[in-house]
Amino acid sequence: MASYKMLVKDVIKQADVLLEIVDARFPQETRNSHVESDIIRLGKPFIIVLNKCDLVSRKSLERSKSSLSPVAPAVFISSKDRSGTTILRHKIMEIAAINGIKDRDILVGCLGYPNVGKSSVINGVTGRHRAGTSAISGHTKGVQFVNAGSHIKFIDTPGVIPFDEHDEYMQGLLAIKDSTHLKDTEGVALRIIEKICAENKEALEAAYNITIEGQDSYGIMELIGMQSNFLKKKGEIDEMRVSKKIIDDWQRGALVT
Ligand SMILES: Nc1nc2c(ncn2[C@@H]2O[C@H](COP(=O)(O)OP(=O)(O)OP(=O)(O)O)[C@@H](O)[C@H]2O)c(=O)[nH]1
Ligand SMILES: [Mg+2]
Repeated sequence: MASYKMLVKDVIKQADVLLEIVDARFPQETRNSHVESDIIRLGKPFIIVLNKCDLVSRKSLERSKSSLSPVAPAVFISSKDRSGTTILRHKIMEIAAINGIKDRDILVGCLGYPNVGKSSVINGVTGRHRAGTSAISGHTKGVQFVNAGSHIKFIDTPGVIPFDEHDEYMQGLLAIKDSTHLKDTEGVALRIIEKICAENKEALEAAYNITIEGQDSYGIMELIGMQSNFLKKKGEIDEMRVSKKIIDDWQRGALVT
């Protein structure tokens, strides 16, 4: 934890502009107040980058944008579809110019939780696969410098976990642990259901071909179980199997919010 804090401070000190990369499906949960207050304390400009916006409805994106704009400029990008990457590049250059950086490389520090797509965002803006990425979290080891051309140089960082390591919900959401490694598989699946239901119930209905009519999250899990035919011998739903399916679907990006 201590070394994580030092790494973050060091990157903030070195960088001209910081990108706080968050997952567009749950921007508030993947913002980090310690990181943001360090950036503000050290007087550096920052952009909140909502990555994976291909997994989010237009409605949710607009909602996120209005809630984040008082904090910092927010840019939506999908590294996967390469959308928003030019806007991000321009925003970085604009902010650097406002801060008087000219005739030299702009050093851009990327910070964020594991697996949110820090390295992918860098590759998206660079237009090449320069930073290593992986579906398994903890891929980037140590700080790496990536030249993006047009006087932009990125600092890629490992996503070290500053939240409670026992928070299984976050570990499930961020795909830090897959469904076979979570202890409270059902609890995590129920919270994912609650989350999608609160934001985009229709997406859940479409993904599992169900109709939600006021059921609670457990009732919805039962519907999904019945629809998927995940039943035990006596006809009750196989909660573990359904829970694993929901977590797997979330982690592979098959459920939108
Ligand atoms: N759907 C979708 N998936 C993405 C996007 N960006 C990244 N991913 C996926 O998210 C996973 C993590 O991406 P990385 O770029 O390695 O994430 P990271 O934050 O650098 O991860 P660590 O270095 O392990 O902390 C990979 O499976 C990527 O394919 C995106 O815009 N959309
Ligand atoms: Mg990485």
